[in-house]
Amino acid sequence: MKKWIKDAIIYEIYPISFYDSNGDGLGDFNGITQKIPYLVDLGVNTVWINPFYKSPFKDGGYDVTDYYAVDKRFGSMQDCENMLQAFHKAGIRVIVDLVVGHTSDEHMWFKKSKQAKPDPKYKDWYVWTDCCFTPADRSMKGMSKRNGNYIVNYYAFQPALNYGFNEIKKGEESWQWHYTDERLKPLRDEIINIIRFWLEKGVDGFRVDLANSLVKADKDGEGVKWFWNIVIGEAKKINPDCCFLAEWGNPIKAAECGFDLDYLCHATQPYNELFRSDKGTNLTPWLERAGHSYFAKEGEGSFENFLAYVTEIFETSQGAYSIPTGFHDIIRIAEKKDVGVLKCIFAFILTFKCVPQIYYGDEIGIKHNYRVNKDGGYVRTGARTPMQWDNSAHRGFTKAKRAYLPTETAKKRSVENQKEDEHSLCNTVKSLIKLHKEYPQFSYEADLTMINSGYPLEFMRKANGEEIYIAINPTEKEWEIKQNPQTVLAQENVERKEKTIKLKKYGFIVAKM
Ligand SMILES: [Ca+2]
Repeated sequence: MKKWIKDAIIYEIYPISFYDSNGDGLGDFNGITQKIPYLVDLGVNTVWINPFYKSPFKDGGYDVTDYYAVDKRFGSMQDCENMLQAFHKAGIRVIVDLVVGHTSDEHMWFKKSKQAKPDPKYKDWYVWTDCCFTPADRSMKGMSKRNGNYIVNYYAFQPALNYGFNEIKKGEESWQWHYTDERLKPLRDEIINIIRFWLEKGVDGFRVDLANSLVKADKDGEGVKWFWNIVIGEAKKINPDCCFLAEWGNPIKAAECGFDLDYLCHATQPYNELFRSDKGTNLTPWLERAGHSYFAKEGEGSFENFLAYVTEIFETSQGAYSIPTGFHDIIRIAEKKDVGVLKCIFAFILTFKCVPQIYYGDEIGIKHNYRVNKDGGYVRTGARTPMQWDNSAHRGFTKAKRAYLPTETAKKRSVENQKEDEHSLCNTVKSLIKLHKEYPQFSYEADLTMINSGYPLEFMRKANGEEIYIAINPTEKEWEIKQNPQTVLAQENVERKEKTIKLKKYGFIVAKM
């Protein structure tokens, strides 16, 4: 079966910040539903919606207390189902988050597991040492009446669910169980139930949080491979068309585990070298260690590591990968970049051999807001501020006096302001998406031939014997190229002379040969 996700143009929605339909200051399901016409007009065909399950939101909903319920801040289950139906009616597929590496410490399972006399059903659903004086990495001590410490994945309130260990420490066999241990099966069955529940509600796929780290001490990844092949295999028995998107940053490994797609993230250094190696563009200075991004006006970055990375995927793996403009865990892409560079980035992800992934608001160039911290986001909260629809208060996100999160401050950035200007970022993205869908040369499966991986970037995409030439200059320098393509499909900041193309500052061209 052909995987639809390989032809997806994914748009990520952070639901608290997309659109508030009832004036309480918080984005909600009905708000998303009301904005579907905007997404249809933009041209995306798949959305990924961040967690909306019942949660205390100490980590943006990545701390679930009930996988079978929606949080009331977003509306009712009926509202959620209406949203899913409306997306499908509009021809847009929906991916939802599967956050099963850990639960919130307020989840009923954990409450029953941490009792002095644990409920037998949930006793082993978390990773507990058998005595509170047993040393263990990343473990919380003295937090419960149960005699033991529990392992956490991230924050203190995120106890790891128990999927077993790959390498078991000598002397710790009583609590470090092998990942194939039959005693772990009830939890695995529960995860399959959660997947079944949401597939029956109509979702088309799952973005899997912490996909690579469920099994502990799993250096070679054999544990997660075993686990996901079972779980994804079961999901595909329920709906053969459903797809799984990994949060991993290793598409080759992810494909071996059964994932259909893996997105590059700040754990992927070749991705950082494309967009996020200049000071102030990534989450930590360490991630910016390359010093220069390839897509930056100075033109001092390198495309080579990224090219080697994806070439290995193309040559050795059935796996596919997507390139996100941004996501909820990282600094906004527009930070430290001119609109011209942003247009080049969109021209790249919408023509290169990849699945393009757009973070809401990046299509209008929303900047990072460093002054906010909510729901355990810390600096990440700055990338989660409301979508900017028009020029009214709160940029049209809410009619409430106070929005849950403030918008970014620039007055001029809104969908409305960019609508009339055909050269606006939003309209450029829209026309590139249209092109992407119109020509089979831009599908993931079409051939890629690199012409120049220095500056400017030049490559060819080929399908059905027809070639399309792409050249992108993400720098402020000028370049002259000896190429004479026949029909221009898109261009910006380009001067054509006889048999040559001059790519001016931030120039790009997409043309038939
Ligand atoms: Ca609301």
